[in-house]
Amino acid sequence: MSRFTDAPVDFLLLNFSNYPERPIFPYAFVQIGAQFRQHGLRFKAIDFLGQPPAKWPELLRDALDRYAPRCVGFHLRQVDSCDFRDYLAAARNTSVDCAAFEPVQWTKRAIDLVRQHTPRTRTIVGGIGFSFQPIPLFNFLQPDFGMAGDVNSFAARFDDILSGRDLDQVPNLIFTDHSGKVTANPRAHFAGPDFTEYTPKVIAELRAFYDHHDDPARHAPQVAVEIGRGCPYQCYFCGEPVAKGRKVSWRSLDVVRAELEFLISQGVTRFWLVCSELNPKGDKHFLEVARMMGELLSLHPGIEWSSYILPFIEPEDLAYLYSTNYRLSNNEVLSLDPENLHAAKVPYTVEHAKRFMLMQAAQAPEGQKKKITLFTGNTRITAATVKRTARYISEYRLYDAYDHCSVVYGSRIYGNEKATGHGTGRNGYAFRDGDLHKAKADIADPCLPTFILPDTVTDELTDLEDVDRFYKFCGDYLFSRAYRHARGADGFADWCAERGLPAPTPAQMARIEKRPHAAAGAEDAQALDIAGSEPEQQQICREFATGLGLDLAEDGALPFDNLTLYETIFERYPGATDLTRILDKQPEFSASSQVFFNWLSYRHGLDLALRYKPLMSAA
Ligand code: B12
Ligand code: SF4
Repeated sequence: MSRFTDAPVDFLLLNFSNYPERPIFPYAFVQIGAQFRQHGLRFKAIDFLGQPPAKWPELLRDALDRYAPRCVGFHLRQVDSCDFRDYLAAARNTSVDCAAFEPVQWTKRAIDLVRQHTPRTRTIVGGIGFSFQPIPLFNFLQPDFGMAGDVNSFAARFDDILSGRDLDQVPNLIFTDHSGKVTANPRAHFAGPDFTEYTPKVIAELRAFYDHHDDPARHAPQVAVEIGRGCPYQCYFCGEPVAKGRKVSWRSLDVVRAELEFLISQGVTRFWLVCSELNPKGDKHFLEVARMMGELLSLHPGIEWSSYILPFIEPEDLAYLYSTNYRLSNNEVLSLDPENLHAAKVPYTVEHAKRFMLMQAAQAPEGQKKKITLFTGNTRITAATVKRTARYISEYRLYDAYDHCSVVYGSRIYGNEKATGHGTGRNGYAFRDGDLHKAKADIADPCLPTFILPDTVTDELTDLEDVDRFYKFCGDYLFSRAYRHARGADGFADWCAERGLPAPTPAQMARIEKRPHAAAGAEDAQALDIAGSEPEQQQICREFATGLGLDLAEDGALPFDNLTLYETIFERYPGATDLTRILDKQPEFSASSQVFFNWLSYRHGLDLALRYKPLMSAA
């Protein structure tokens, strides 16, 4: 076969790890390309997102013939979706996208294909997904080289590496030595580039990528620009300090500004300013960044930006960020349990988290649904975490600040948790052959999405579906006001029928339906929805409230939130595990009171609370 080498390059970089659920033009293409240009080396990058595996041999053959690279690199940005809930959904067959996303296996297959076609071409793997667990991945993928961490030393020593010279002198390099032993050189972390990285050619490639994989009419591409590297903390679930270093180094803002101005001149309007966190504690650099973005905004109205932020930020600083068209993006607050935050080694306190959540709700753009995500299913929770979190949320009326709360559970593990002192937990699960299987957390297979779930929850519930329902319950009924939308009047009759409870009469249904609190989006969360203004209703309220031992307000309203309702019921009926047990103890209830009790139980999730009582009882 004739070799068609119209555009030979030194280094060809391929990506088989783009997550189809959220396609992005890999910033590594930009950064690595820029490093190679600095060293006068020719570079080409190709993303295989959306290419069917059956076409890979032909596409790879074409690329290798066309670019005749001296070395082929593989960018492993992430090893999977890293979210347990995706794999539970995939196991239920409700989502196939993440089940079909196998970047590690795909990269392995691509390395083998490259080797088959051009056996003498060297291969190397790198990327943050690789850098979290480099040795197991190196052993599995078997490239010629691996690079754990920044690319700098690879680009700087490219010729030496390809000719096998002084390999042990190249920071971050992993290779197999003459005796067949895998050697990982000491790690070094490099500051971000002191030169601009984007060129018109790169922007054309970026545009072509988004034109093909996204709908640019829906939203303009969000373009990554690095502002800093490294994180001084060590949250148990995060590998960034290992991959990017524990020392924070900020890239010169003059360079960043030049980069942004160039991108704006090319029509880019949305930016992701890349760093581990925008505001590592004690460092007010982010205000400089915001000032720069504010100045750019005044010159170029309409631009906007995002960057990850930690919850310790002053309200006025957050307001300032928002004034520069900052779009909030944060890694979820874990919980509002001091013990949990400490055990998980996150750098913020409950006070920070609480204040941040309040600010986030207050400053969220007008007219948008207020949503929050909490990581209260982290594996460092104790039996008391959910209750403590719910207690704070109730105390500060945070539940009323959010229309929706999604609770993340399970931690992606990488097999080195024991070694790093992070502990393992008993409940490991790996996704294999379309299903979740029990897995040992300390010997995680680097190729399989592997997670551990919190012992306190899994021990109590055992069934994964129930774990999922439990966290949905927390999000809907304890941490937000989503319950108001979750259980509307229309589902009430069916709910009663499923439980063999007396059906509401049409007159009772009509009353429930016309009650103002039943309306979606009702604002008064203090009063439980069962309260009402009509004398007859108040009479019913009083009757069952007295029966249940609930304190009523002057106007007949029940002036507290779901948590307080549950606690009151738990205390009064310590043995009750379902609603019938409570009703049995209320023989004096009128039929109407029974229906209202059922409505209250349905609407406010009392049936669920009783089911999950053991998980909410610890102080
Ligand atoms: C910003 C960000 C996002 C933004 C991206 C916005 C944008 N327009 O680019 C958003 C929010 C969209 C996002 C989405 C996702 N992200 Co993200 N993201 C990040 C973050 C903070 C920065 C990413 C980045 O651009 N870094 C800069 C690049 C250039 O760094 P790099 O890839 O490491 O590359 C350097 C070196 O590794 C090396 N290198 C890279 N490749 C290669 C190859 C070779 C051969 C060599 C020699 C060297 C080399 O050179 C580069 C320069 O030094 C990182 C954490 C971090 N600090 O990096 C998480 C991170 C990468 N994301 C992560 C995840 C899980 C995701 C999602 C899968 C989440 C999800 N379920 O949707 C998606 C995937 C999106 C996709 N299609 O790929 C995880 C990956 C964890 C893992 N072990 O796999 C990380 C590490 C966060 C974390 N702490 O867990 N993300
Ligand atoms: S502060 Fe952020 S980047 Fe740093 S270790 Fe924790 S989660 Fe990771």
